[in-house]
Amino acid sequence: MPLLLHGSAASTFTRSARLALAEKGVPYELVPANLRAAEYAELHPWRKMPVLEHDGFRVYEAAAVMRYVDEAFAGPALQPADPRERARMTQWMSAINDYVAPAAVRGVLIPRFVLAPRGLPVDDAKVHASAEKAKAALAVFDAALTHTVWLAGDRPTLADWLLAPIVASGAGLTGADRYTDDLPHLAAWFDRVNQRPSFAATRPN
Ligand SMILES: N[C@@H](CCC(=O)N[C@@H](CS)C(=O)NCC(=O)O)C(=O)O
Repeated sequence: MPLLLHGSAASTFTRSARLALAEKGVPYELVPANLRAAEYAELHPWRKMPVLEHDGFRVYEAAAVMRYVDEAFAGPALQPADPRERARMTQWMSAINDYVAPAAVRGVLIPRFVLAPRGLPVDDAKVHASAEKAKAALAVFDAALTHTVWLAGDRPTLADWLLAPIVASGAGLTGADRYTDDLPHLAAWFDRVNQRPSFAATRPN
């Protein structure tokens, strides 16, 4: 049975899982996630994406999916062996999930790119406040990237692949929604991200 990733090409967390698969060189099938279908709750009790299925094993939550991909398959290591670098990677992944994603993904990207196109109401002031929060969180990453090329050292790790889609999707925003402006070290890091074939291979249409 092929490896299945339930998700959507436009979803930042799905793209993070796809980046791990692409960096690892693991073939997979992207299955459109129908979050509202009754049976989707069996795949993910909180009805989110991505979900990975491999030979009867299922795992959800992007960070867990990415770790599984790195550890279950041959290919280049996506997590550092050095305990301090690995701790740094885990620190950044936790910070992305707790401080960046709630503001950037749920606070800005979903209202602007999911709710508004469906004609659902969007509170501009709330979106702008979320963008400011996201930018403040990303400023911490920007400062860290004055000292390192990638978030956890001199090679890209899962932390980079968790963050990159959130930064990429931010490029489509305008005005006070933008959370990636004036962060030069993050911009230089994103230039490096953009040069990876995995990033081109997972770019949403
Ligand atoms: N904590 C989850 C978050 C996943 C998540 O929020 N995915 C978004 C897409 S980027 C989603 O499924 N949104 C649909 C919804 O909230 O209804 C993870 O790390 O996988």
